[in-house]
Amino acid sequence: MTPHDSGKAVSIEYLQKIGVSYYHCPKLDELERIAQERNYKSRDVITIDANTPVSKLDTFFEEHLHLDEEIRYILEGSGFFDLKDPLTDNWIRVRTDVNDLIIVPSGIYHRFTTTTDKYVKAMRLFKEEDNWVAMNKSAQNDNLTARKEYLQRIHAEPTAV
Ligand code: KMT
Ligand code: NI
Repeated sequence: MTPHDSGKAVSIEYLQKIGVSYYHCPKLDELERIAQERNYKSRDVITIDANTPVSKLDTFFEEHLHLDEEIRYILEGSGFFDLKDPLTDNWIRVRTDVNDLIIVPSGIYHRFTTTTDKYVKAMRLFKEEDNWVAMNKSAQNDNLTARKEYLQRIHAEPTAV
C-alpha cells in the first residue's frame, strides 16, 4: 500500500454519483465519439515530466475547481486525480493510466499529481476554447455558481453519464 492510501476502494458507480466519469478507452474512435457527442470543440496535449517547473506542479496539486469540465485522456505515463468527495469531505484518489479517460465535472474540488514515475502525457479536451483557470479552494470560490450548481446536481437525482 502506498503512503496516504486509505485502503478503501471506491467504485466507478460511486464516482458517477459524485459526477465523475472514468473510463478505460483504448479505441481512439470511441474517444472521438464521446468528444463529438459531448461537443468538445478543442484539444491540446500536455506533458509533465522532470523538466516541468515545480511551480506548475504546485498549481495542479493545489485544491481547485474549474468553471468547465476537466477532460483528460492519458496518452503516456500515469497520474493521480484526487477528488474531494463532497459527501464525506475525504479525498478520493483516482489513478489514471494509458488510455484512461477522466471527466471531472465543473465545481468539484480536485487536484492532480503524477505517480512516482513522474511522467504523464495527456490530451486535454475542452468544451469551448481552452479556458483552463484554476479557482483555488476558498470561501469565496465556495460561492461560485459552478460550485453551487455542482452540489445541487449531486444532491438531486444521480446524473446519467
Ligand atoms: C488540472 O487541472 O489539474 C490539470 O489539468 C492537470 C494536468 S492534466 C494531466
Ligand atoms: Ni483541475
